[in-house]
Amino acid sequence: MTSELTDFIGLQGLLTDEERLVRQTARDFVNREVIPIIDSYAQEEKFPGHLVQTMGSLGFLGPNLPEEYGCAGLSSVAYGILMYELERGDSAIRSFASVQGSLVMYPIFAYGSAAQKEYWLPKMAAGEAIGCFGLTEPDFGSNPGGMRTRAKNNGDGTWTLNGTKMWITNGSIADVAIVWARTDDGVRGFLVEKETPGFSSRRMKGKWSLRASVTSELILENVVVDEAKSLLPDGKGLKAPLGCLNQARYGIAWGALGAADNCYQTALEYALQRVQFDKPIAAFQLQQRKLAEMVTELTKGQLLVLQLGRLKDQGLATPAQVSMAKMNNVQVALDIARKARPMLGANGIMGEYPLMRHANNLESVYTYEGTHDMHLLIIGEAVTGIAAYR
Ligand code: TGC
Ligand code: FAD
Repeated sequence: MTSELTDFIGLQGLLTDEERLVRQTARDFVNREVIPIIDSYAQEEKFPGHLVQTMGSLGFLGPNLPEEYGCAGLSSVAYGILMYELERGDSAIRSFASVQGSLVMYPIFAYGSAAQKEYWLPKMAAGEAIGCFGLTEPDFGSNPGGMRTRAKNNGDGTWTLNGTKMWITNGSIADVAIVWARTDDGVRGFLVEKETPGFSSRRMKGKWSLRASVTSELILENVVVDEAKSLLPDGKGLKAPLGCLNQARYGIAWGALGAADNCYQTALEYALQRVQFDKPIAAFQLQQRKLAEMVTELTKGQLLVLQLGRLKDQGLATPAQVSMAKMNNVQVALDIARKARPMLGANGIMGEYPLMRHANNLESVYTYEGTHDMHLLIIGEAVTGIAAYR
């Protein structure tokens, strides 16, 4: 396994010392703790839960949130490069970290009360509590504004929630779910702890993608929650959950390239070693073309997210720019994984090599956090001023 990032154009020279240190720490973690075990966990459809506390102790959970909550206070670029390295191991590991950091800790930080932040953020940063984010429903995926999950204000300091959420990462291992529900006052977010009566989860087995990630259905049947503990006071309307998606989509735009990097390096090393017709297959023009196209697209994707990260750190990144990066980089990663797989011939289908695992994982990444189509339409709206998705 090559020990360095694919860096054709001097990306590392554009990183700060802190960003390089984060990258190396994450890379060492992935080489030591993820790569040796991930194939068997994925084959057995198991999540490597034993890594959660280590990830917490290394500062990988909510890493761009402030230190006062036990987080690392990193730049957006450092956060992105961390996602890149985690997804080089497996999209399931990056998914876990994305959901915990961007979809659970971030909304608690951005929309929660002081007491909610003090209670949840340090535990979540340490990996001592796990969260999940329930927006999608069986009948409302790309169009979450149609959600049917309902929260009723009982007028006595409690709310009652009813509904079903589907495809929820970390759902059945979570200590707390952020459930987005329709109220008389628009969409609101609620923290629902796993033991709350009427709340249950069911793991969705049988995926051919993200097999090392837990995906679940959440069921809420007359779940009564305390307003002070549960309702996120400052997140009002659909823009509240959509605002969290900007954070997570940004991380995915970096992360997908990590999977692509792993596929590219695997194909390159194999092509240099595998001899057919008395030459390494890397000596044949057809194989070189694939490698040259892969490294070119990977490099363009790296520059896109680096610029986006710098904009984000200045508070200037727009949702449509995030959509462009998520859409482009996931497509690039999927193309690289698909191009790399046949370069290994029959070996390319084996779990000993990461290619089919990454390619299959990236099918989910292509769909979640806004499908490729939805991001095209968000960009289309940004450039024309016309929303073509409704
Ligand atoms: P629309 O009327 O356009 O917007 C409603 C309000 O929200 C604002 N807004 C945003 N705010 C912040 N960030 C964004 N990205 C935003 N997009 C829209 C908008 O300005 C408006 O604000 P206001 O003040 O006027 O109320 O809403 P719409 O219903 O027409 O839908 C817009 C659309 C289609 C872009 C949106 O619904 C969408 O993005 N759909 C895709 C759904 C999606 O991405 N779901 C992801 C679920 S979570 C997940 O997949 C986790 S995977 C986890 C893992 O394992 O990594
Ligand atoms: P649909 O919205 O039904 O779309 C089906 C097809 O129609 C897609 O190709 C789509 O692009 C296309 N389409 C839809 N609308 C339009 C339009 N207006 N114009 C053109 N084409 C359109 N959700 C969460 O809330 N939390 C999670 O943690 C989470 N984790 C996930 C984990 C995995 C492994 C997966 C696969 C999904 C997860 N999701 C999660 C759900 C994910 O966000 C949705 O699957 C996604 O938003 C798409 O919704 P859908 O599957 O219902 O597809």
